[in-house]
Amino acid sequence: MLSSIKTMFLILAATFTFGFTYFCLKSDIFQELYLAKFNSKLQHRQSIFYRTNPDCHPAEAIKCKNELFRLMNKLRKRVSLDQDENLPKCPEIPPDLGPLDIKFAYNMSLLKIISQNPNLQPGGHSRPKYCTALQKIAIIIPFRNRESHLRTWLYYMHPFLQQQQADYGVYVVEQTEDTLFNRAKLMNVGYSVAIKDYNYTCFIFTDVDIIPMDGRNLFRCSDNPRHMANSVDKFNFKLPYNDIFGGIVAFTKEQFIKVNGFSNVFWGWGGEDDELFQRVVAMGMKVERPDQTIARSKMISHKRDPGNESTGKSFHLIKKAHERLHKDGLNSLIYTIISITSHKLYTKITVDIGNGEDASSTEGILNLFNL
Ligand code: BGN
Repeated sequence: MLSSIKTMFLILAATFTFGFTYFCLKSDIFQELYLAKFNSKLQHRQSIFYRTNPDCHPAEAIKCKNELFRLMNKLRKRVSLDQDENLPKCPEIPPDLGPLDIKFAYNMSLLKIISQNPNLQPGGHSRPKYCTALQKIAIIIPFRNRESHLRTWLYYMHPFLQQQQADYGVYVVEQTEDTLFNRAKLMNVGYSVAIKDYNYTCFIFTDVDIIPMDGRNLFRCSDNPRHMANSVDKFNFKLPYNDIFGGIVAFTKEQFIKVNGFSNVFWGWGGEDDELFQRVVAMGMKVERPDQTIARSKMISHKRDPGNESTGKSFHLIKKAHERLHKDGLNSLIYTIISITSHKLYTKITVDIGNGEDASSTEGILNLFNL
C-alpha cells in the first residue's frame, strides 16, 4: 500500500516537473529572460575582448573588430523551438491570402507589436507551425534614423510573412557614421551576416517604407531575381521606367553570389538599384515581377533624409556596371561590425561601413578603373 502511494507520488512529481519545464521553455517570459542573459553575455564577452587586447591599434581596428565579431558569433545560437522535420511541405501558394487594409495612421508601440506576434523567436524569426516552408528567407532592411517607419514595417510585415507561411528572419542593418548613406553596402553587410546565422536560401532586400497591400504578393525567390515593388502608390501603381529595380528585390543565394551582390560604391541617394539591374542582365538572368494588380504597395511619404543627398555620380557608375561587377561587390566588401543584437522583432546589425574614402570607395574605384 505504502509503496503504491510512493509510486503515485513519484509519477505525479515527475509529470509536474516535466510540465513545468515544458511551459517555461515555451513561454515568452523564458525567451525574454534568455535574450536578456544572451545579450549581457555578449557585452561581457566584448568588454573582456577589449581588456585582453589593449593593443587594438586604430590601424588594426578592422582586423580586431572582425576577430571580436567571430568570437561573438560563436555565442550566437539560434534559439530554435521544436522544429519537426517530419512535417509535410507547405503549399507553393499559402491559403487565405488577399487584399490588405494598409493605413499609416496607427501609433504603434513595439510592445503592442510584440504582443500581436506571440510566435516570434528571438531576432525576429518565425517559421510555420504545421508545415515545412519551401524556402528559408532572410529579410534585409537598410536603416538609419527611421524608428517610426521601422515600427510601421514590423507591425504590418510580421503578420504578412506569417500569413504567407514563411520561414524567415528580419535583419535591420544600421549605418553608424554621419557620412553619406550607402544603401547597397548595407544590403551586402546584411547578406553577409544573415548567411552565417541560418541556412537561408532566399534573400529579400527591402526598404523600410514600402508595405505590400496584398498578401498574394509572395515574398519568395524564383528562377530569376525578382522585383516586387513594381506597383507602388507613389508611382501611380505603374513602372516609372522599365529597368526600375528599387524598393523590394529577391535573390536566391546563388543568384546574389552570381551578381557579386550590390556595388559598394554608391554613396548617397539613387542608382545602386539600377546598377544591380545591369548586373542581373550582364550575368544572363532576367528580372521577374509579380502581376501588377497583386503587387500594389504603399510607400510612407517622407522628405529625403539628411545625409542621403545625391552625389550626381550614379549615371557614370551605372554605365560601367559590367566592367566593375566582378571586382566591386561581395568580394570587395569591407566593414566593421559594431554590434549584433537580437531584439524580439528583429536582429539589429550596427555597422561601420566607412565613409567612402577607403579602397572600396567611389573615388578609389574610379581611380582603379581610370574613370
Ligand atoms: C531613379 C533612381 C533609382 C530609384 C528610382 C525611383 C538614379 C540613377 C540616375 C542616373 N536612379 O531615378 O535609384 O530607385 O529613381 O525612386 O538616381
